[in-house]
Amino acid sequence: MADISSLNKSYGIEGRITVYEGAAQLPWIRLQCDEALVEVCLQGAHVSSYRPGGTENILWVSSTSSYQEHKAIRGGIPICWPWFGANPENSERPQHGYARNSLFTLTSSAASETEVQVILKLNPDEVPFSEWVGALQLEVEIRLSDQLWIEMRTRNLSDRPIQISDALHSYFSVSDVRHIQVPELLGCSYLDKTHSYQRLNQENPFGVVAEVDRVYLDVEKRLELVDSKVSKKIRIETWGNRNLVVWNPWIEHARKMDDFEDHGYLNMLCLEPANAQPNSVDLKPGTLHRLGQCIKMKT
Ligand code: TA6
Repeated sequence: MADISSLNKSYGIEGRITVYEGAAQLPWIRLQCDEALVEVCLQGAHVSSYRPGGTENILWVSSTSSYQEHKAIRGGIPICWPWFGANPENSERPQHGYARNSLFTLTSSAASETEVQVILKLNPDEVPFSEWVGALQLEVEIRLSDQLWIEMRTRNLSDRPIQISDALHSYFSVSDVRHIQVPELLGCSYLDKTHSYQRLNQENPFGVVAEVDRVYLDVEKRLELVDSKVSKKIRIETWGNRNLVVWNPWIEHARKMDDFEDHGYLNMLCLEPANAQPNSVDLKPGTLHRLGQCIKMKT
């Protein structure tokens, strides 16, 4: 396990970037920029909180989430990689890949007056599945300023083409999911997982009144999550994604997940920039694929 004090010596920056032992005795990083705060677990390079004003977390985390080695936190921004959803070749493999359950290495930190930045890397040789050993390099860069910027970069280190799918599985906190809007979804087509991935069109304004599990196919790269009940707007800018996955488990599925508080579905919505099957990414040898998002509270 990483040595916290040596990580702080190498990468800590007083009052800006702090490495500490957090939940599950895992190494965590706290980023501070003015009053904004972000917490990242080195397991999964997992952003668990983003507090633009230093208090309210605009990301949702289940109060019954487990915090343990090799299990992703239920909430925040889990990284799905090098596959999204079920593994296309082997359904025994963990859903959403192995990056979110793996320990990343902190490799770089920097702070300016207006921004702090860290880079975390997944060791390409410490991989639970032999065919992936040494094949792909995953690097995650996180920047905090008056917004949260996060980019995952995949490089194909091998001499063969490799297909991946990926997502930033972002859980946003909302006052009541039945009263939110995502205006940019209107008119988009999507694959509806709750109806055997049938292709449908968003003919009316998007709303949540039951389970939603959709892969939107042609969404704009600038979105807004509008929580009009509390006059909150979150602007989300994405890149490197051909899909936006939208998920709310609703009551039945929420109840079935032991790390998802029973009524938590009312206070969350996942908006996930992704490249989900069938929009996987074909990486030629030596090439780089970037997937990212920038989240900003609109005041
Ligand atoms: O992103 C939507 C989804 O693929 C849903 O189908 C649901 O499985 C969700 O991810 C959560 O997956 P997880 O493995 O984190 O429980």
